[in-house]
Amino acid sequence: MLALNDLTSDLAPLLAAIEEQLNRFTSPCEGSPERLTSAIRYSVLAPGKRLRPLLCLLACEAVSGDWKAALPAACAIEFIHVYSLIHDDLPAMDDDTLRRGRPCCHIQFDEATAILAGDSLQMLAVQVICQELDAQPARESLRILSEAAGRGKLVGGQQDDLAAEGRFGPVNMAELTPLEFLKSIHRRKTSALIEASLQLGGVAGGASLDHLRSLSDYGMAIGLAFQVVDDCLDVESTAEQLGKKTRKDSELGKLTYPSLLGLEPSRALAERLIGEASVAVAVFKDRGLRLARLAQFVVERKV
Ligand code: GRG
Repeated sequence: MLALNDLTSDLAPLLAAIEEQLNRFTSPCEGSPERLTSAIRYSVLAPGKRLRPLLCLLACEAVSGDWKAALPAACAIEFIHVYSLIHDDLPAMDDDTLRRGRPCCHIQFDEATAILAGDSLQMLAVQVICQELDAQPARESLRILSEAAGRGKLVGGQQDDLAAEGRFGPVNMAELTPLEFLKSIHRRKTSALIEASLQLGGVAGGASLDHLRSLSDYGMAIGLAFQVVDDCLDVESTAEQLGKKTRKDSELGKLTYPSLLGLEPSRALAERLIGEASVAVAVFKDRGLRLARLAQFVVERKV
């Protein structure tokens, strides 16, 4: 499933370092029951793409020439991402059975354990940052992470995404067009964490304000492109290829880019956004090349 590694084999050392640290930070600890630790490790160490941690490391590399200082923040953002996947799959939310090619956490274990594993991962993200970073970057990183994962971004986007299915009665789009509403959901639900990954990497590398802004521009563009492609893959692929259920969006009558724009125009939009992302990181010259290549992966990915 590590298609990123196939695309750019020079990312192998970064992916290996991410796996090693994810393994280390989720190892058994005093007070954590074995079932809870197992559920956490089952979900975190499952074969995900590690897109967000990679973006974090490559942002650090773009601003400082080295990626290692960003490893704790890279793990923290993956912990928040995995918590959101575990909770999203629960019966009360998306009610899924398959994630990363395996039974979802609540299927493999049970609902209560899945909720608690997600809760633990949120706090593990905070703990790793407090434990591994100096006071000033830790404070800045916690600000970025808590904002991106909070009610105005990730959680609020999820609430509106569920609302868009009509679960809480008539949909209130706050005078937005369906396309604007869709963009607003995805900016919060998907792009915010992707942008935060880049910001965290920038902070770890000691980025200037200008450089943080360039990383944000890149993050916003690929975050949106990632979601557009996600919607396209849901239509184009099989569950075996994606490792999760497909066609769910259309079954639920959800707003998606292909349903609003059509498949080809959605693909063209993703290409345009990737072009914008590459322009945003041109400021880093050679140090930003791997970010530009990763942006290309976002549109070319098959999983
Ligand atoms: C429960 C607060 C809360 C939020 C859930 C993660 C999420 C928000 C929803 C999942 C549904 C979805 C399709 C989201 C959009 C794109 C996305 C986040 C896909 C999963 O990310 P990948 O493809 O996953 O990077 P891997 O497994 O490779 O890490």
